[in-house]
Amino acid sequence: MAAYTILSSYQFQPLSLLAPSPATSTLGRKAVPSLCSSSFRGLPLKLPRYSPNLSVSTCPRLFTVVSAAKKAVAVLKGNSNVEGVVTLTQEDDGPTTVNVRVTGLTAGPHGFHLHEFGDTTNGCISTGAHFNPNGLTHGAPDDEIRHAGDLGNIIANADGVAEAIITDKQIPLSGPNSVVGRAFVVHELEDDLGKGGHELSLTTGNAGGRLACGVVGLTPQ
Ligand SMILES: [Cu+2]
Ligand SMILES: [Zn+2]
Repeated sequence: MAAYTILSSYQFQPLSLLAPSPATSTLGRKAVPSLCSSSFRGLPLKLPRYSPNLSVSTCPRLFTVVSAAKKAVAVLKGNSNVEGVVTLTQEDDGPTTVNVRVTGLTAGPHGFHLHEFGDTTNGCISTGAHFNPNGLTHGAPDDEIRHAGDLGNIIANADGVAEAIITDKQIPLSGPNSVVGRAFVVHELEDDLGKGGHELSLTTGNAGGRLACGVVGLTPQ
């Protein structure tokens, strides 16, 4: 949020450059704290040399932008006909709402997770394991013991289309556990939510192969 605030403030600064008054300039110079002069050290080089009031306009007005919803998107693709789009929205520090639409599936449930890495160098395999910042075992979205990335199953209809709206508190779009830069994966099989008794139940939910995946990236507010 801080980075966004600074950038937003900066974007509006050129307006004040158009007609800076000498009086503002004098006041501004006195008021500029060390933060201002160090934050945008490179900026004056891009501006006209004849402007005498640069120090006023290069000081970002911090904390002036009211926080807004954070939004992100992931476009899912793989080696099959399965593809989809996942959008994520988070208001302040509230839960993240995930809107899912995946097509090309076989009818029925398919495991749907956030995996640790946004690396698709080697296809969906290189997205790693389920995002698991707390070091827990695999579970259902409602379980206390679960991976943060455990979002359960999405269910495809007879046309192979799965649509879902998921609300979850463990997949924020900012902070230390941010999922931006990680990847969604949709699986071949149903996620048994850790309760299938299979040797993979407590790590992957025994959800089988990875049909499609997509890296979460921020989108405009
Ligand atoms: Cu998965
Ligand atoms: Zn898991």
